[in-house]
Amino acid sequence: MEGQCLPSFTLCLLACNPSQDEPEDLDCGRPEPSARIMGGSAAQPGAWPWQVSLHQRGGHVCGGSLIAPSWVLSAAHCFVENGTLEPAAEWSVLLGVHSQDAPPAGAHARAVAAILVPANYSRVELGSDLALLRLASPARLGPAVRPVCLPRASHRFAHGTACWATGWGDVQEADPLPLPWALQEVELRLLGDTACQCLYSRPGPFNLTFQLLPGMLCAGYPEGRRDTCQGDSGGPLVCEEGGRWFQAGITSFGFGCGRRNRPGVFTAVAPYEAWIREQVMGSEPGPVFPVQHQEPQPSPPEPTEENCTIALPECGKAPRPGTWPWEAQVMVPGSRACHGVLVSESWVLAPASCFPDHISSDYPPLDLDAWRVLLPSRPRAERVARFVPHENASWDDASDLALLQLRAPVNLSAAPRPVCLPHPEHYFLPGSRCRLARWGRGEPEPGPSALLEAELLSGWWCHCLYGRQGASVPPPGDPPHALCPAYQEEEEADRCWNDSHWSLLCREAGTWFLAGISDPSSDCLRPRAFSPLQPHGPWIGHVTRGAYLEDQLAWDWGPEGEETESQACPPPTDHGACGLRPEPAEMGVLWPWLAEVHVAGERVCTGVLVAPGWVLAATHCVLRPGSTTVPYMQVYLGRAGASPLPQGHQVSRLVISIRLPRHLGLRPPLALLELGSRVEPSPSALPICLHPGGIPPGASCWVLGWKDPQDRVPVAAAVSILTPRLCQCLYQGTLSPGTLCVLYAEGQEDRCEVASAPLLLCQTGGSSWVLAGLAVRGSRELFASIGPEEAWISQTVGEAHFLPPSGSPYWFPEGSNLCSAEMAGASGSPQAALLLLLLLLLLQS
Ligand code: 4AZ
Repeated sequence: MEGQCLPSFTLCLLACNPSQDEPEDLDCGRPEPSARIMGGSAAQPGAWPWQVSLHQRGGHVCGGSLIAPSWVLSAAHCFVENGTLEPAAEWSVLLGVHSQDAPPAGAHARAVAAILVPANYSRVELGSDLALLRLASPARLGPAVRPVCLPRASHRFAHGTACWATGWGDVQEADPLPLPWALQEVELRLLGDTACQCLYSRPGPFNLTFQLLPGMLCAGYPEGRRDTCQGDSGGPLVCEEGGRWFQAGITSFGFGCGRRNRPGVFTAVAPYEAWIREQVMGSEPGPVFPVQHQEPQPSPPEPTEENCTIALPECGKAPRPGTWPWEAQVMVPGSRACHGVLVSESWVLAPASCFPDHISSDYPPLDLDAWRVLLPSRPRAERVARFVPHENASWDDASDLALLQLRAPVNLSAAPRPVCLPHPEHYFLPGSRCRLARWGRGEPEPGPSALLEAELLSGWWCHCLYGRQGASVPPPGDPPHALCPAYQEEEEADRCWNDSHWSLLCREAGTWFLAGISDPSSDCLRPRAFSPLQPHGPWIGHVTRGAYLEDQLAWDWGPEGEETESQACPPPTDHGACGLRPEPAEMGVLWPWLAEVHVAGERVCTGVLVAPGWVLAATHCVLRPGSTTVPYMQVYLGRAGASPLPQGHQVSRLVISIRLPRHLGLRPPLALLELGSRVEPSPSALPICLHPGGIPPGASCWVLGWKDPQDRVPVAAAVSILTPRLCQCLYQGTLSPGTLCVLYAEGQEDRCEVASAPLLLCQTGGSSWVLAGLAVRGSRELFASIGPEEAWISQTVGEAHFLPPSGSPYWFPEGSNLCSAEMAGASGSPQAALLLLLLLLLLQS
């Protein structure tokens, strides 16, 4: 029948053309009546019939939109790699698809005959990110395959308009759309250019900002959470006007997906009307640019740079530390409450070890009916719908985590409110203020220790105190291996909270993050290392699809941020790290192994921490000659002088025994003081390293002591250590074996007072600090060396930090006749002899 429209568009076009000069346009932008994107949901099949999937080597890569039977609009960046356009033959276009797993009957594929990209396209951030694909044969139009309408160049979509983006992209950063790969849709609001630029001008992670250019448009929300993501690129952003869907944008890029203040950036389609028309010229039927009724649209006034709305985090706000609005207690019949945290409207994170009977898949399916979760300010306990333990929970303490889904989401308000979680590249700044909070079942003692305040130590310190040998320190942006908060030592050090879990909450710009979790089985190292939460962000995000993963909120990385990249740790000994010196000094302690030994309330000697429970000191200082009683002695560590440190990172211990090596006849120069309890390593109290073979070659050495015994401000004087032979010559064989002689750098002789017996320290090639000796009674130049007492120290102390022997120690060749007659005759002061000797050496060389 003539003029009668058949229910097919193609046929309709041919049969119903009123046959004037121009062929009638193809219909567009109308899906069949009825009929990821992040934060979206599965679309109805056929709801977006212009959506196509672009495949390369058998897999979905990008989205696109059908704009005419033989033309698909997409993004240039899908096809350009390293400045080169990929061959059209590698691509195919899937049309009429909803679930990529099971294409419906109307679905079909087309080969690509040509890919056209604007000549000025180079990189997404520079704009013109669009491409046209000419199909090798026209698409079969039908209910599930229809073109979208294109806006004319003059058209302005009003900002604030609710539009829709569609695609098969990731549902979160690095989290692919799960089976059955159903097309996702998300409602996004168009943002004005000023508002968008304002959001992108605020520095985000790694200080990145971005300049919006003409031809780009933004859609999304300042608070993030709903967005396009990787794999959605090239797909359409469509807005309904006058009963038709117009394509306002092409998914182009953004910073991450669904992040706060980082809306999606799209290629605006309207400005490219001329370019599109030019490319498709002569192709019939071509794309359709219907006249839009509302043209030109009056837009609401745009916010200016000053008054644009930046979204603040919705997580991590606490009225005062300690009243945590995210505190969740999980109650399982028959066991004590387990402390966890609320991470979203519907999910609670807690240690998996609270639920030992449920971690393993060997157990029968869970009966969650009796489980309850208590949240602050909620009248009734919440019920639990799902329990998801971390897959490594049963064997890896750093993954001792489980997620519990509430049956009904809770309304977020002042309380309950979720805690923020760090993105994988989150970098907690050294010096951040943190708190140790309840975690799991362990019952921390009531009182202030339940709310320990802490300051985050630098990554270098933490890594070198706990890290593996030779492993380089992760730079900011790489997940750290451990987080170390410095806090005051607990009152009763020997308990060291052995069976308590703790969580580490750190504050950034007034917002609290769950930064790490402690592992109760770890020993008593102080500060305790926390397993960082950063590496678990993707798992938590994947399971919850709504936990508040936040970028870093504070940006001043300082010099540490730049330096750590090249830093490595000195090799630790069998008993862990030793001789690390914070630089620049954190917590005010420059020499964490320098101890004050207060003897009988009458004098103070220097001592040096050689193991957690042992201090080495000069016998002559701690035991006065002739005295037969053992004096009362107290050891202080972590003091930078007589005045206490601001944070009170000091430790004091009673000396419970004094040990002396067996020496025939002579009074041994070194004494080991046994402490009443161990001093766990920390930046303010860390053992020194010892070297079995004397002083390694190339070492730089210092005499370390106090300027005066009253204020006890540590001072160091640079010295060179003379060879034993030279030393013996100078003192004409009067020295006991193992005595070291030093030569002070010019003007350094008088730096430390001698009565307290200063220490002789050396450092090789920027690595750990090594104790070489302790001053001999009354001398500035002579030191009793540690080397000969290695066996005694190792046996007495057990955990002394002896470094492995390296190279041959510093020694003069045998046979060189340095003890010449002139020298031997130059009696008088050793200094005079030394000068003479140096002169001789100079003349000989
Ligand atoms: C991408 O990589 C991509 N959130 C697409 C869109 C966005 C980010 C990345 C916007 O294809």
